[in-house]
Amino acid sequence: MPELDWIKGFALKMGEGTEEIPWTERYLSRMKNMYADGDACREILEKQDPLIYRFHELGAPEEDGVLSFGITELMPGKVGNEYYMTKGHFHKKLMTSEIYLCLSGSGMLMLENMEGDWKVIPMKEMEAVYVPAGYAHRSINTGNEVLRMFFVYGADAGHDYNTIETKGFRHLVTEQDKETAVIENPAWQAASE
Ligand code: PAN
Ligand code: ZN
Repeated sequence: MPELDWIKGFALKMGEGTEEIPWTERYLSRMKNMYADGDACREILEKQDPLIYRFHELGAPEEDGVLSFGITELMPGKVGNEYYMTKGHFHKKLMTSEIYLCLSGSGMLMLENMEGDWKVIPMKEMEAVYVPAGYAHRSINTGNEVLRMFFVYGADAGHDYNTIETKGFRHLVTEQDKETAVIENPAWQAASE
């Protein structure tokens, strides 16, 4: 029988999280090369190192048949005109899917597969989004409050961060004239030449 300590995660309070479970925190300094506007990023980092997002690590055993679930809190803000976002990843076991449920706030979920098929899905309070197998996924906070999301996926899926860290997504979610605009990522095109 596996250790069941991680099942304390069942006590997650929807919409609040619980401080008993440690959060993994990602500060801007840990993802500075992921934003398109390098100068804007350096300017922020000269003054402070803001928390971009945090999520619960429940410690579920990475085994077939186990579900891992938790909560991500993505802060509001921008680097240049690009909204705060998660790093984003493919699952190492590529053909595994995931469900995100937006608990509060508003944003977008960026989906993109290895063949270049992509979609940006709006996230609104109490709406669920399905991440199909084979699609990298990144959440983006386009609102003014914390974007809080519940997620659940097969615990043996694994996380491939490297592909996105080196190539990026094909598109960026930015603010242009006070509107949210999805634009092509010039850095992705350069990297793929
Ligand atoms: C989520 C993400 C979480 C943090 O639990 O891991 O939102 O985003 P990054 O992993 O991209 O930093 C998930 O998709 N798990 O598979
Ligand atoms: Zn995932």
